Amino acid sequence: MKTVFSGVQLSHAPKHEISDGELKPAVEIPSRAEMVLAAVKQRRLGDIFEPDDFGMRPVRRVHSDGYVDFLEGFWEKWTAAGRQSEAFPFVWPVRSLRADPVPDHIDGLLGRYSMDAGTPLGGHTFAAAKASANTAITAAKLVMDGEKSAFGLCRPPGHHAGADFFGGYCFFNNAAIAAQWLRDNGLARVAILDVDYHHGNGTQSIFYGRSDVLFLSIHADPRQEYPYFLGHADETGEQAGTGFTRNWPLPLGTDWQAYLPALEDACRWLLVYRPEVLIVSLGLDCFEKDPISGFKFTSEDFFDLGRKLSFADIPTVFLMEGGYAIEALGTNCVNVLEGFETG
Ligand code: OKP
Ligand code: ZN
Repeated sequence: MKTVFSGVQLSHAPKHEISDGELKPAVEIPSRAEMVLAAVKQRRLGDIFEPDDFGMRPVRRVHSDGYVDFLEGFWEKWTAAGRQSEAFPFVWPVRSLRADPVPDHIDGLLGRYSMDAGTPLGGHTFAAAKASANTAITAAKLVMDGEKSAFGLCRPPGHHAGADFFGGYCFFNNAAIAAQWLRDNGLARVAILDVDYHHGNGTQSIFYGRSDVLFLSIHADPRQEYPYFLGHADETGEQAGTGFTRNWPLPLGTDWQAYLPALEDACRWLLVYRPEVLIVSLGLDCFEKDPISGFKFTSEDFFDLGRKLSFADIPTVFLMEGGYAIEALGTNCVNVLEGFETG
């Protein structure tokens, strides 16, 4: 399987995150991608390619102009306001407050275009997020051009980012951008299966009213886990998209055996929908030793996950999302990809 990766993605290097009422060491850090890249090389998964530059058009097909312009101009505004460290939002236009007009002040903009205070922004965040989106599109293009599968080693991740907000360590929604790019380049039906431990709220929200992109997500129950406010089983789409979103919230402590029925259910929906391409939002944070998650996958189980996904026999783009057990991340990720290839 071919891998796509850009070193520019390493330039987003947050130091801290707000978590558990403290400023803690960031977990979504460059070494995550480095560990996966090392495993891809060491286990000879296949050749590694730099992404092509698709420009900002495919990004703007998914994200609002206001949001893209905000991210692009953020560091200039931030430093012009006299700040030098990484940024966190702290005020949001919740119920009874107005999202429009969009504020001028950078602190207002940070709140208007975000969903949480756990996602640091720095001087290289925009460049890294752009490279991550290009990585996703390049992997999608490989599959559209005839590869049976491809791996986009994306970082920062994307699935929490909505049309006009960042959060959950995500800035541009790589999977959504790749799916939209495939649609814009002639494919009629694309499916996204999100196996990250956390619900892919951004991806779901982007396609909630549409039937041309099926969104399936298996994740920790939002009653107990981030992102808390989306990912329940009764969310199945709206209007033209009714029935084209499916969620499998599972309890904390779920192991591979308990996960399997949900995955098999999701695979049945894939077979019914018959997408021309499947995009897998590949989080590795269902791992038992993940520092911020509560499922119980072993490293071996990730082989079985890849194997299961291959049964659908659909051209498949894997895009990396979360996974924070740094030491095991490369092993777990390549286990999925090898499991898929060996079927
Ligand atoms: C991103 B992805 C833990 C704070 C967790 C957000 C988690 C984002 C996960 N104390 N904050 O889906 O892996
Ligand atoms: Zn996650």
